[in-house]
Amino acid sequence: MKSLRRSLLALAAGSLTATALLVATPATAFAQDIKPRLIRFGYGLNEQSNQGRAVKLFAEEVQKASGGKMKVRAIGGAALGPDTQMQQALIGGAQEMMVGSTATLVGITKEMALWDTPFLVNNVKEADALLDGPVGQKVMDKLQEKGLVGLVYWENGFRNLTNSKRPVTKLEDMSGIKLRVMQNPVFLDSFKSLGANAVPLPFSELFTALETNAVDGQENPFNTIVSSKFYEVQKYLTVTNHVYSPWIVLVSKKWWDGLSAAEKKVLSDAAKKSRDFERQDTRTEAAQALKDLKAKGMQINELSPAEANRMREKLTRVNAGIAANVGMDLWTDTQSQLAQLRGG
Ligand code: TF8
Repeated sequence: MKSLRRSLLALAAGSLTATALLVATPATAFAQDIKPRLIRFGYGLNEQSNQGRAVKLFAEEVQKASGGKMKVRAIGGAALGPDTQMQQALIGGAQEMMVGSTATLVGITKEMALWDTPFLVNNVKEADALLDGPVGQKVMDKLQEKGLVGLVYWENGFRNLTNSKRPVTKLEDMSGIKLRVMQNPVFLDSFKSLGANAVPLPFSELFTALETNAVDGQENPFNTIVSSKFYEVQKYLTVTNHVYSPWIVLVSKKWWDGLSAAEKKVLSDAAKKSRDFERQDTRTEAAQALKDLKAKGMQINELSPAEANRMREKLTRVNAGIAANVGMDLWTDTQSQLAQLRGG
């Protein structure tokens, strides 16, 4: 600061006119507005996952855009704790950033349950439009009063069912399967209504629970079944696409409020870049994943249209409850945007 002022004075004393000095001020002010910052960025999957790759890209973008002043320390594998623990650390200001499932946020912001609605969107185009549009923004903004700032949604993806007991080809096959679900009431209800014995567990405990047969099955996008090596402990995969799960990039509001506009812009811009990269990367990987999982020895089946419909009917019974919880305004906004997207 001092030496900068001295060199500016030296310049002014030299050939620079007062006008030139004034013109130079905004750029200097911007540079001074970015301070050395250490950002602890936690996430639950491993470095080799789509989540890990996108956090890495985010870190690189922040480093570049801040001239090396803002450093993101990426901490994967739930080393800072499962999603719910990291959320609390962000709220308290003990950790700066994280990415995790929107589903684990429902206890903090009830509107997040909108994204748990079974079969809400039919494809990723609808998902992107809804998440990046006014509905997604409205839900994201609700986090602020709880001490969190949401920057962007990433793609976790359409979820599919795996288990170690039997191929699930009809509704009745779900009966009695001990199924790990996320710590989220909609998922718990949904899978109970299918007849499964649903058990909420943090993601960080899932592999071991499957390996030790504490649970028989789980549901996640193909990408995660590959990157978390669930194929090593799960024989059967049923393509259900029962819900599209987003991830959300979060910042501690306590910490965010102390940042300059320039620093906030560095983070927001990098977050948008990471979103675009992550969605592309996830989609490319997902397109390849079924082949990979087959090669790893998983037995894969699709549901017949009739059975898919029976499950869909059971699952969408939770919709009325979700609508009531997130609020009718938000629910009808969502439905009308979807109708518009579908040309209705
Ligand atoms: C789950 C989610 C996970 C996320 C991740 C750890 O099954 O799908 O992908 O929570 O951020 O828990």
